[in-house]
Amino acid sequence: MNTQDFVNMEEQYGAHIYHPLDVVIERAEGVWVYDVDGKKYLDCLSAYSAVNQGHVHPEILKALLDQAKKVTLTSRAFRNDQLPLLYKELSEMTGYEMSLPMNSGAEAVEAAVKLARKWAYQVKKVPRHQAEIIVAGNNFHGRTVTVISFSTEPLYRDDFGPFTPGFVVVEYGNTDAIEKAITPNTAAVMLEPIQGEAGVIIPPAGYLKKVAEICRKNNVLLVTDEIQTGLARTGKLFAADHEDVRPDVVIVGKALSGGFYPVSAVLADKPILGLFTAGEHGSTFGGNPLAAAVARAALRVIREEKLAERSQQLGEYFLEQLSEISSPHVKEVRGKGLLIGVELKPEAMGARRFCEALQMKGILAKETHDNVIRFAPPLVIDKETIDWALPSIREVLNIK
Ligand code: IF1
Repeated sequence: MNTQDFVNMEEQYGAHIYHPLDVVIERAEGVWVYDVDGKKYLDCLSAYSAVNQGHVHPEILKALLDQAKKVTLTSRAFRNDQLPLLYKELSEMTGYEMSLPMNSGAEAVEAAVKLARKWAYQVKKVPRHQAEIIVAGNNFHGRTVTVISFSTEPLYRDDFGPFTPGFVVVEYGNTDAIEKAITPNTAAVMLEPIQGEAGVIIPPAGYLKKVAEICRKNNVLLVTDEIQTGLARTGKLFAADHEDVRPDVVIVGKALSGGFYPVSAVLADKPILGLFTAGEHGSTFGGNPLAAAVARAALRVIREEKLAERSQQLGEYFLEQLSEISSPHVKEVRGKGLLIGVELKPEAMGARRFCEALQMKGILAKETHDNVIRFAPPLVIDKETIDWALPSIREVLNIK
């Protein structure tokens, strides 16, 4: 079967929840992916930052295979020999005393919402079921009904109501808006340190630091969603580290798996995560030994290969080179580490056609929010590969 055969089959039998590029990938390694017609592409999306370590990283693959031959799922009715080690290694690496393992990012976000609410009722003494969580416009935190309840994107919300109450939406980047939105019932402020889906929106310098101060002053938890920005993507372990901010709760996912197996987690200290008692939350696969073994290896690779430093250095280089490209279509180039967005002018008629032109040149990138091309390659990319890609990117940014 060739590309078109696979495309036709997918269109016939699959729910059409995506509009993917017509590239059918059958193999991947490091920063490269290969399609069924034998073509090779540079992956500039990294599965939305779930493959920071590069595709099929041998060390994570070995951990997956070794564990899969032993035991994969015990349920949490019993214990296993991988989860305690993941807990300890996550704590040592991130500085948080405890963690709660889940599977998808949205599940971890849901767990964090429940945790913030529980903290509000048990610690802040907010009247039960009146807790409010402040979120930012243009946020993206997942696709469950509660999470889209606080989305501002009609595409993600329409036809999926009724919605979960208890969320207050304010303008991203505006600390006054947060201060004004806080009430005695506010449990938490939940933010992406950089808004990925919104188009790599970087808030004003000092924003997160000021939000943290406002939260502290008002006895409100600061919850950061680092599912996309975390685990070295922006040049630090967490994007919040760029402002020396230590949130009360941090949500991780994606690259915690190295792209091998869904695993996410909520990180916090004991006074917060210690509030959950047996039976209050759970998940069939949450904390399974296979996920734990994979996550341990994924974290080890991030440490041993110094992926945060790599992302910082190569991201600065990539951003500088992209910024020097003269193009009639580019409005702004912005980014942090290897999370970069090239925003196009409205008259460029959308980013999709540029992504399709990049595909023809062996580069896979994804448009986000219509007019931004996101460049987020695996953090194992090297300068030579960036230099290989730049002439093609320059050409594509100058198509008519
Ligand atoms: C899709 C977007 C990116 C996330 C942040 C939580 C989640 C995500 C900051 C939920 C997931 C993915 C989901 C995927 C496409 C992709 C995406 F375009 F949707 F928004 F990356 F920007 N917080 N993002 O980015 O994690 O439940 O998916 O594991 O839904 O189309 P998940």
